Amino acid sequence: MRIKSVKILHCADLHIGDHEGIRTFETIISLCNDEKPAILLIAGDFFDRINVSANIFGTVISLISQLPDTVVAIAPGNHDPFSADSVYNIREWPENVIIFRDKLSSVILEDIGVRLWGCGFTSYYADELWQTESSENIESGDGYIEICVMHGDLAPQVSSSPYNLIPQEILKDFGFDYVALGHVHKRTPVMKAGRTFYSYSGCPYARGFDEPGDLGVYIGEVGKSSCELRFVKTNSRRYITEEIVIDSFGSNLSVSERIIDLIRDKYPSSYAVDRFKIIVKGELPDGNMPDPFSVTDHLSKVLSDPRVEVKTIVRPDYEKLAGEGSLKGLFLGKMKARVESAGSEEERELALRALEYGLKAFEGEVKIDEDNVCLDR
Ligand SMILES: [Mn+2]
Repeated sequence: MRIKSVKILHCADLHIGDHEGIRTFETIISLCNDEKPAILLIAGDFFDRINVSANIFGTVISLISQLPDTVVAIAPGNHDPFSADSVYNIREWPENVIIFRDKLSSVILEDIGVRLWGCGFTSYYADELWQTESSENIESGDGYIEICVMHGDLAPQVSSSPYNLIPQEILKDFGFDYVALGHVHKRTPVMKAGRTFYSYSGCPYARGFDEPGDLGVYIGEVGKSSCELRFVKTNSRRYITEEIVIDSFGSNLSVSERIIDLIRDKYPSSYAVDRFKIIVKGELPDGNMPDPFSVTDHLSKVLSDPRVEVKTIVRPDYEKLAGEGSLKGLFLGKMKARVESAGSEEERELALRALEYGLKAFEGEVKIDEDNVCLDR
C-alpha cells in the first residue's frame, strides 16, 4: 500500500483554561471543518492544568465531536500531563481521539497510510520521552508515512531541560517524515534535519505582550520525505508594543492624542481589537513628565485595556545647575562629559539616567525601586 500524502493540522500550547483558549479551539475546529485534515495533531499543553472543569471539558468534547472522521492525536505536555488524576485519565474521550502516554509509541492508521508516533508527559517534568519502549527501528521500510507528535525542548537550542529534551539525532536518524512539536510558544518555520521535517507551530493565540504578532497553526500535506505546510492565523487580536519619542511635554491629553494618532495610522483596521503597550520615551526638562495613569485613562477611551510605560529622561539644565555646591558641581561636570562623549544612543540614555538619579540622590530623593516607572495593570 502506498499513499502519497496525508493532510494534517498541527497546533500546540492552547493552554485551554478560559474563554480565549476555548474560542481559539473553536477556530481550529472550524478550520478543520473547512480543510478536512485526516489528522489533528495537538502537541501538548492542550489544557493549562490537569484539573479541567466539567464545563470546559464538555465544550472541548462537543467541539471534537464535530470531526468524527478526523484522528485527533494528543501528546500531553508539562502543563497537562497524563497523570492518574488528569482529564486524560478520569474522563471518557471519543473514539477518534488518541492520547499518547509516556515513552514514544505508535499506532497504524491503515486507511490513510500513516504510522502515528507520540509520547506524553505523565508528570510536570519528563526525561527522554522520545525513546521507544522497545528498541524497534522506526523506519521499517514498509511505506507508511511516519508522523510524530510530542512536547519538549529541542537541542541544541537548549542544552539542558527538565521538559523532555529532544536531541537533534532523533530528528535526523529516526526516520520520521514530520515531527509536530509543542512547548516553545514562538513559532518556528518548518525546518528539515536529514530527511525529517519538523516545526513548533507556536501558541495559537497570545496571552501577553511577550507573544507578539500573528499566531496560529500549520496546515498541509505530509508525505514520504515531502512536506507542504502553510501557516494559518488563528488569533483574534495581537499584542503590540509601540514606542513613541516626545521632545516636549504640553499635557497628558496632548501626549495621549499623539499616541492615538500614531496607533490609528499604523493599525487602521485593527486598533480597536489589538492590545497595545505604549512606551513613552524622550528627553524632557525637569519636572515635565507625562503621568502614566492619566495617559492610560485617555487612551482607554479608544483602545482596549492599554498599558503605558513612561521612560522619559530628564534633560539636565547645566547652566541652572552650574552654580550648585562643590561636590554636586563636580558630579555634574563629570556626568556632562559622559553624556556628551556617549558613543551610542543607549550609552547617552544610560548617562542621562545616571545623572538624573545622581542629582536626586543629592536631594535625598532616591528610593528603592526608583526606576519602576511602569504602570502595569
Ligand atoms: Mn509546555
